[in-house]
Amino acid sequence: MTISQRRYISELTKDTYALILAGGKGSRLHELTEWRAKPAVYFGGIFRLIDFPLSNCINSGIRHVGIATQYKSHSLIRHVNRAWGHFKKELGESVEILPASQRKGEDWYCGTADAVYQNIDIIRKELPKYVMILSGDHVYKMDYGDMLAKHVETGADMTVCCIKTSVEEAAGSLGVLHVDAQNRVKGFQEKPAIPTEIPSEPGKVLASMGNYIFNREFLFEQLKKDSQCSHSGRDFGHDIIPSIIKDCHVLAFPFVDSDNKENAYWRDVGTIDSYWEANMGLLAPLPKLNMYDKHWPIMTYQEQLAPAKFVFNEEVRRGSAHDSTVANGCIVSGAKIEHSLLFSSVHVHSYSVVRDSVLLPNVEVGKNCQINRAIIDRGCIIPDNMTIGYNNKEDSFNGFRLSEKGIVLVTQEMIDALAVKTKQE
Ligand code: ADQ
Ligand code: ADP
Repeated sequence: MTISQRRYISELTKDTYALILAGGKGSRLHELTEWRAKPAVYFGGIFRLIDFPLSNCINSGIRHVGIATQYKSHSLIRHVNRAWGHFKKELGESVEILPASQRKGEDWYCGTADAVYQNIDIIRKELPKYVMILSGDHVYKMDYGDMLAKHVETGADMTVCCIKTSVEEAAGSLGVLHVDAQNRVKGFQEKPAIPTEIPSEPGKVLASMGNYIFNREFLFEQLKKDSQCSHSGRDFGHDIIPSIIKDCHVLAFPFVDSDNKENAYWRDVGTIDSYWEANMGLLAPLPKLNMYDKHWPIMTYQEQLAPAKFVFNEEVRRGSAHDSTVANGCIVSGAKIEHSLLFSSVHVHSYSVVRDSVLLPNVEVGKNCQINRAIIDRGCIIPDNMTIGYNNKEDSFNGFRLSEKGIVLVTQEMIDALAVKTKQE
């Protein structure tokens, strides 16, 4: 890329307001989203999901960002304030939380399009030429500047970011696009049961990532029209996109790796299994998602804590971790951690073994526990001698949640309920 092109892109990013949609329920993550919104779910040893789109905005040069929140937003708001609250309006940058507050009538945010519609006046005040709508709960590193440049160069009214994926992955869960040779969108199905394949690539579909760029006034016109339509669900995927593809210029922007033109890394960690798999993927010797990339840092909030400590116990000859990430504040004493992620302030006691698992902050694993293929929720205290993830029947009997692929999710409520049950027996 030439210097002038780069400058051209930085002009565009400066003229862009990004609105991150962070109000969804994320119910397929079960207890992980019982108390927190999906964008606030922990990921990758120190992050929350929302850190990914937010870091992408800042790294791309988009410095005006709004975050629309609704369900269970307490932990999300607290995290955003701590991690992203230092951006200063005076310096031409802002990360602002926009909670649903019945700003257009009696209703809370009724859908993704309504979440934007209720904030039109706030966006307008920033006077952006372009508005970028982003999902708050996907894991990927993307330079939004490339997409913006394509949007402007082609004179599109709206651009949809997309990725090639399998029919199985898209069926019932992703929006599917049909495009012409110029990547102009000619058809769109929102989460079809049987998606239409790419004609030249059987088994593959072009799926929407739920990230869009709009020219500002075009967006406002569509939202206004949609708000007057009595049968609309106020949703970008169901209502807005299908209503404009015939008469307007809607462009598809494939998100590919600039080196090999293959699909770039993108994960929608919507289920217990995909959440566990995406976390485990980070433990590969060379993971597809590089969290150590100084040129595209993922920023977050981390408490000031003492460094992780490993205490070798002579008796059991244990006290180490391998193929694992261990955050600050952790103490692994006389225990073995294999291929696992330990978030901050996790304490694992002697004789225990943790394998292929994700332990969220402040978990305490007692003595002589065996944990395998599990996700242990924040603050969980696992009593001594407990075995998790080795016997499906036993895990179900203990009241733990088992995923389709046999991953075990454990929360403190489940441990408390088990203690009551054991006492009664
Ligand atoms: P989904 O992700 O299933 O599909 P949705 O549940 O509407 O769509 O969530 C999109 C984003 O908006 C999420 O970040 C969510 O948190 C947020 N959101 C949902 N309801 C909200 C509300 N009332 N207020 C504020 N925020 C809200 C979308 C597209 C598909 C595409 C997938 C990719 O519709 O076409 O394939 O994203 O994951
Ligand atoms: P175990 O892990 O064997 O069940 P402990 O919980 O007492 O036993 O921890 C064992 C070791 O972990 C201690 O001997 C100490 O080295 C280290 N440790 C525990 N707590 C702390 C702490 N607050 N600061 C530093 N080291 C600690």
